Parts: sequence; C-alpha cells; structure tokens
Amino acid sequence: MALPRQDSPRKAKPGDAVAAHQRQLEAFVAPAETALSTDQGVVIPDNHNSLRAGLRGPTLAEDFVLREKLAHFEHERIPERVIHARGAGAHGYLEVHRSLSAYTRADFLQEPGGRTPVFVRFSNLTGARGSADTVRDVRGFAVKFYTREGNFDLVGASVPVAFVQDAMKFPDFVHALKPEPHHDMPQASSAHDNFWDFVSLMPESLHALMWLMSGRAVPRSLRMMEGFGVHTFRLVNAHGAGHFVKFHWRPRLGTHALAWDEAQKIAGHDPDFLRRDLWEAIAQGHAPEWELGLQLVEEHRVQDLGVDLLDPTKLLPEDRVPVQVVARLVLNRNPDNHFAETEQAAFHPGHLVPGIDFSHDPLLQGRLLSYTGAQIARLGGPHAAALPINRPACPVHNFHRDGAYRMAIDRGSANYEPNTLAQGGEYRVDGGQQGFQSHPDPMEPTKSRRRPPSFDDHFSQATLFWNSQSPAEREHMVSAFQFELARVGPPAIRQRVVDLLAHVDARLARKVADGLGLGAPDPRAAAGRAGFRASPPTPATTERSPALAGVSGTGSGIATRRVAIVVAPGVEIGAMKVLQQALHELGAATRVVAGHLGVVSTSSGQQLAVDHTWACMPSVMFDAVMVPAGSASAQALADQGEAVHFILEAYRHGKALCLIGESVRLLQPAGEQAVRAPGVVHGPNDPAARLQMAQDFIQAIACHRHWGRSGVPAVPA
Ligand code: HDE
Repeated sequence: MALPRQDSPRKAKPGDAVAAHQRQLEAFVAPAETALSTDQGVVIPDNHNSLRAGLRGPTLAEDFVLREKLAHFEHERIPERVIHARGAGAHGYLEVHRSLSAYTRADFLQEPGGRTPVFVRFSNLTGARGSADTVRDVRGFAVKFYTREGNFDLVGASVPVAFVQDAMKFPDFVHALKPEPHHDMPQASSAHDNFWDFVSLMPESLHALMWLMSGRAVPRSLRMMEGFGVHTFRLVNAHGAGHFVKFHWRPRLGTHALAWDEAQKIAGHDPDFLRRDLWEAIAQGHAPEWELGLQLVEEHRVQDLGVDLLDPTKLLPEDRVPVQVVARLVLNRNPDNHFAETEQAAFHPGHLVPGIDFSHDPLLQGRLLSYTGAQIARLGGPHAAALPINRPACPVHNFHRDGAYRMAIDRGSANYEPNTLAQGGEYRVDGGQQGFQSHPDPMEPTKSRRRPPSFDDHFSQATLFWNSQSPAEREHMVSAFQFELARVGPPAIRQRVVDLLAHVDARLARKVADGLGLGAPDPRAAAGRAGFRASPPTPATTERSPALAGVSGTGSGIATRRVAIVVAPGVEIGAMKVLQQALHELGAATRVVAGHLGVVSTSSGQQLAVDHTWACMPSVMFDAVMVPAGSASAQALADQGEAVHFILEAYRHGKALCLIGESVRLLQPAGEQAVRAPGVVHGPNDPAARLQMAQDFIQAIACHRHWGRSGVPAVPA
C-alpha cells in the first residue's frame, strides 16, 4: 500500500485539525476490493481448497497461497502489554475553553475553541487481554493528543495516587499483583496471597489501597470514571516561567460505581460490559465527555503546601489548590479496527510538547526509562511511531534510519547531521528557542539512593480518604477488605494488614478484623516491622475533603441509563407507555424483559414485543427496573423465581425501582419497609398518578444508586 506523506502543515486552522487527522488515518484504511488476492496482489480464484496431489492426496509444498495465508495466521498475536493489557479505545477531541498562555506555551492550549484530535485508551491494570472488564482494579486513562507541535501523551489512571513511590519497587508491585507464578492464578484479581503479602510490608501502598477497595475500582461505566495524571508535571510559558500542574479528567455523567456483588456477576454475564457500554454510547451518538481540570502551583509555593508534589502516593487536596476547568474532552468516534488502533497505540509519558515538562517524581522518572523498551518489545521494532495510530499530525524529520519495518523512504545520500549534502542543507542544530526546551530545573549536587523524609507520611492521606467517604461507601470498603483478605491463606498476612489499617482509622481496622476473626489490630506491631517508614500524620491533612467522596455523588441526568421493564402475560401497558416515553425523552433506553423471547399478550389483547429473557439479561445488566401493572402479570411474575430474583436483586443493588399497581407485591420478600425505601417508586395504576410517578422514577434513576436502604442484608437475592 502506498504510504501517505506526512505533509500536513504544522499550522492548520484549529477547527480543521480533527478532520485532517481523520483523513490522515483514512489514508491507511484497507480498501474493500471485490477480488481476493495474495499480499503480492495476485488474484486468488479459490479460497476454499488447498493445492493437493489429486483429490485425496497430501497438500503440495508449492501451494504459496496456503503458505502465505497460514504464515499470517500464525503471526497474528503480538505480546500483550505487561500491565494494562485489556483496553478499549475511542477517538475524539479536546476543546479548550480559555487560553492557557499565562501558564504554557503549548500551542494546543492557546486558542479558546481550538480543537485537537485525540485517541484515548482505557485499560484494566491487572488482568490479561481476555480478562473480564468489571473486576476490582485501577483503570488506565491514556490520552494521545495529536497537536500541531507533535504528540503529547497523558498516560494517567482512574485513581490519583500510585502504589509505590519509587520506580525501583514497581516491578515488585506488579509481580505481586499479577497471577502467582507457580500456577498462574488468580486472573485479574488482587485477592490473593502475594498481593497482600507485598502491600502488608509496604505502608506506602496504603493510600492507593484505600482507593482500590473503594467504589472507584468498580466503575459503572468508563464514561462515569474520573481520570488523573497522577504525577506532578510542569507547564512552562513563553517566558520560561513554570508552574507545577496536576491533571484531572472529570466525567460529565458523574462518577459512579457498581455494587461489588453486581460487578462479579457482570463479569460472568458480560465480560465486555465496560467496553460494550463505551462502544454503544458512541455508536448511538451519546459522545461521552470529560472536563479537563488543572491544579496549578507556582514554583515558589511548593514548600507551603504540606504535601510533597514529587511523591506519587499523595494527591494535592483540592481545598488547598482548587481544580480549574480549562477544556473538555469529547469521545465521538469508535475505532475502525481494534488491533490496528487500540492495540497498536503506543503511549509514553515522555511524549511531551513544548510548554509541558515532567517533574522529578522518582516514579515518573522511572516511567520515562521504561516505555520505549516496552513498545519495541510489543510492536516488534523501533518504528512504532510510524504506525497510523501513533503518527503525529505534523511533519516528522530526523536521521533515525533502518531497522525492522522502516516505512518512510528517505531520499538522498546524507543520513547524518550536520551535513552539506542533503537537499536544502542540514546544518548543526544550534539549540535555539524553537521546539522543546527542557525546563532549567536546579539539581541537587549529590547522588543518593534514598528517599526524602517528606515521603515518609504514608497514612495521613489514607485517613483523609477514609474520612471523606459516606457511611455506605465505608461499608463497601470494609466489605472489600474482608472479601480480599478472606481469600488470603496465611493468617499472619491478614493480621499485618489490619495492624497497618489501625494507622488509618481504628474503627476501620477493628471492623475488618472482626469480619475475619482476627485479633485486635495493633498499630505498634505494624510499626515494628521491616519496611515500615511512617512518620506521625499531619493533623491538618486528615479532615474531610468533599472532592474525594466522588462515587456517592448524585444527579447527572439519566441519558444512556438502561431500564428493564419486567413483564408477564396480562400486563397492563397504559402507565408503562407514559413512563417509557418520559424516559426516552431524557435519553434513557428501555428494554422489555420476560421469561421468553417473542411476544407477551397484554391485558387488552395486544402483543408486546420482548427484547430479552431474564435468564440471559439479568438485573445486573440494568440501572433501573420498572414492573408495569396488571394483576395477572403480577401473579405470573410472583410464581417465577427468576423474575422475583430479578426485582429483589435490583433492590439489593440500590437501583431505582418503579412498581405500578399490583406489581408492588413483588417486593414483599424484601420486607415491609422495602416499599418505602429510597429510590422505590410505586403507586396506583391510575392515569392521574402517571406523570408524578414518571418524575419520581426519573429522579430516582438520576441518583444512580440508593445505597442506604435498610434491611438489605436480609433480602434473599
Ligand atoms: Fe505504566 N506502563 N508504568 N504506569 N502505564 C505501561 O507500557 C511502567 C505507571 C500506565 O493504554 C507499559 O506499553 C513503569 C503509573 C497506563 O497503552 C509499561 C512504571 C501509571 C498504561 C509501563 C509505571 C501508569 C501503562 C506496559 C513505574 C498511572 C497503558 C506496556 C516506574 C499514572 C497505556 C506498555 C496504554 C503501560 C511501565 C507506572 C499508567 C511496561 C516501569 C504510576 C495507563 O512500559
């Protein structure tokens, strides 16, 4: 295939950039020819039969058509990423709200309204490429900006802090997290001996661990997940003045979590749940959006923050430095080909553009050393940047040459610089003011293999996070610790973890210990152990921070929410139709669920088409449940264990329920109080009540989940 020249101008109009980038990719889209051919373009008349001796004889070695086909087939797999192997990608753009010229000279952040094409890859940190989406995990949030000054990659995560402070510990952390080496189990789960053994000896992991045990690690949707740059970066303006910066992505739909029980069930019913949700939303025109927020810190203020910005296990509390929203990210196009785009996308924290620089964070510094090698190993050579998805949108020119799969055809006799022989002349690059300028940071004069004492406070921010959670979220976290530790064999490891938790919060530690039948947590026992490097917490940093209570947040509309309408023969659909329409008007999707596919007869003799059976599309696949009126259908549903389970399970998972007329009886097994529980809407099958019921149901769905329902543990589902 002819390779398009990289001749898009460095200075295109900002509005054109997204379309130009799409055209650049389209130049690589394989043509849908009618005639099948070999790689050499020779037409193949028969793609069903290999060439053999006679009708029943062996295949002939001369069958170059078969040989080529099998050779491709054998080589279809490339090594999966060591971490973040399972990914889903999407194209879109960043639109800047206001000029950031005061902070950075980065061209793509200068013009209000300017749009820069992006490709985003979300990923699961722990599992293999084929693992389930909804496991408890940190997600990657990697954004490639195709700017006019080159590619900028913001390779972030769904939590704002890392598990280790120094790159030296990262391979150990990943080894401990991944399946155990002797039997390669468990897949995509931190609930095993090695992980907890490691973190019980690494107090610096505790803050990230709190995030991992929270709802942040079981997002309802990738579209409802925050993103963070994690490390401190630096913005540098045209005058060379620098600001430290923390990057934030805030989803327009709010930050929402699944119930843990639900997440596990979804992993079985639809292992692709999150990638499917993203794909379908984009395909249906509901382009997900995030706000880009920045926390900016003048260089001279660094000492006053009470937090060391170079420590990746700490966040910068928003009450100290507020987040300024400066742009929006819109993902509005699905990839054409998962492998060519999402799998071959190669990110690197060192892909920077003029005006953005890194900090001395020792974890980030290690990352700068790691990603190039990872891409070479994964993509088979040094030319990953020439793959369509990785190509910058601006010209590339250098004297890198040769190696496997060199695609550019470099003209001329000169392959070195300086020279006088190349077309146009290539003289020494003189270090002028063009292009990327490293920020002239002061350096410490002596080498050392030690961490600064300011890295030692491992617990204050873990406590801050705990203090910031709602009571329901705290219960989820206690259960998460118990679930994970119950899967750990050696009691000594469990005890070490609760001893460490006692440094975060005594009640948390006690609750976790009680559920596991462990002895009283002893903070002094933790402090005496190898690997313990904690200094006393700073009191001012442990109070509540509302920004950290993300997953309990409410109200972000009901667009793209999925509502099940559970029916049986004899259903009355008058009220149902009114509510259905109200939901559709606000962008929610409804699906009729019954015991079998086909149609169900309504009370008025109409035929209602069924979309799913409850066996194949259980309640965990929906955000809310409506059960229309009708005494015959309510009776039929009550006689069906799976239908009752559907409704009780949705109740247990805190979902909005709307029970019309007689169908309210289906909630009886959940107890007397259930019909009055938050998020449960019910009323008579009376035309006068329909609009109010619709409004209440919509409001209940918009709250996402009603975690605080009482008596839930007694509900048999
Ligand atoms: Fe990565 N990381 N990482 N990382 N990381 C990779 O790159 C590494 C770290 C993150 O969608 C690898 O192509 C080291 C923190 C994301 O393609 C590898 C260290 C954060 C992705 C690698 C870190 C991340 C990666 C695996 C510590 C959160 C997926 C294969 C010094 C901010 C990007 C590859 C995508 C991928 C190394 C720490 C985020 C092996 C050595 C902290 C989102 O190079």
